[in-house]
Amino acid sequence: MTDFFKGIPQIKYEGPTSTNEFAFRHYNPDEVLMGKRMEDHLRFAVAYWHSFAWQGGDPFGGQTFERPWFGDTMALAKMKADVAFEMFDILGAPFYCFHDADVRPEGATFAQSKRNLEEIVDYLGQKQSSHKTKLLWGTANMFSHRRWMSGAATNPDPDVYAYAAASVQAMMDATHKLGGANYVLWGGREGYETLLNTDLKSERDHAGRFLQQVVEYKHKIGFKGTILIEPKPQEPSKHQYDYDVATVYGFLVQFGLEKEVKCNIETGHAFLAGHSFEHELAMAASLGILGSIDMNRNDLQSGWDTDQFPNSVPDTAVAYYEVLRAGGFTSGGTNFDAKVRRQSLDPADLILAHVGAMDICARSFKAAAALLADGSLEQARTARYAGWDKAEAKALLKGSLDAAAATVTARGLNPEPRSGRQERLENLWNRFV
Ligand code: XUL
Ligand code: CO
Repeated sequence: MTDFFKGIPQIKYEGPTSTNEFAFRHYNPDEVLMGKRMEDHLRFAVAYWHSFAWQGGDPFGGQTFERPWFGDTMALAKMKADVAFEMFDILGAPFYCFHDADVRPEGATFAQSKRNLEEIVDYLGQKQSSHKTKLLWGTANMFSHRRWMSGAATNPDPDVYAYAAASVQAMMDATHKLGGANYVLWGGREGYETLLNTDLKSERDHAGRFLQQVVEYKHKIGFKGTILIEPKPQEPSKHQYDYDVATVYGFLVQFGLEKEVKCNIETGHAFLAGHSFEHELAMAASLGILGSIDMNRNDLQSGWDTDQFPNSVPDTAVAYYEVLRAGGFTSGGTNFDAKVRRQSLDPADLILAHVGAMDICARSFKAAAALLADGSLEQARTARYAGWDKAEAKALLKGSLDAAAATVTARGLNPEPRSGRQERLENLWNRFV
């Protein structure tokens, strides 16, 4: 036991009227909704990088946090893991997620980095066997170190492609060993800074081949988790190839991977792409590639990907409505890709940020589940498209433009527009949130 969270109790559900800061008001893991425990619906995960590796820097200033595990030794990496699992226990978090670089010190050579990773993975494995928290997903950090500055799989230098392949292989092995439910690829540097020095075709071809190799390796080692691409339009690169869900789908189809790979969709990334979070979720669901979510929010004034904890029930409820409409999570879950602000120095800030976010998600999820159970919204949606159930409508899709034109003449069609009822549906929504 470390004493980092000394004096902080295990967080329990106390109900909406509780005034205890260290309690859940809405997240009751054992409450059954739609035939499933809330914990099993929401599948919350803590992001190792934000809570334990990030030092509090921003573009104008460096480290603000002083954590006893900061430093580059294996002993400190183990202390970090001890504290992480203490936090998972306090929260009752069922899952966590990490990058290779979050958990192990970088070695002088690739082989040393890999040995460090393997040693820590064994340590994390021991922790997992004596705690309830499991791995939602693992990923390789191929964006922080200077070797990745011009990309990983899309780097003009083939040696970097090789290094990226070796890094992903090592992290897929680690994820597999720890029983991870998914493996994520986020390509922060897979894009360009300027088209003046970029061979777009070759970079995208290399990214496609790389992803095929990842899928081939998954099958070779018998990893049963889902491979997930996390779309983001830009930041850090000026343009990233995995711009949004629809772009990723086109990319997957181009490389024959649309049945193999799904998306990990992040709130702030959707916003940067000019979409709402629910748009990205609905798009992924409609394409059959909704995998998992990175839950957070951006500061809408700064325009940056600020990775704040979610704080709005109406916004979060529409997102979970799309997840529920799609049938809920299978291997995916709700990863808090969110960090406390750099002024939030106290250990309690870390805990309470997650407590608040888990409560926001639980309230939102309950609202979404109630609206889905009510059925009015889905009935209205179905009614709007009911014309397509008729035989003559189905014939339109089977036939040609000629046949459609003949129908217009033969039936004397002169369609009368019908209300889209948006405000009425918004009023309906507002009865539930
Ligand atoms: C960056 C981001 C990453 C990925 C994992 O914006 O979201 O933390 O989730 O690499
Ligand atoms: Co993310």
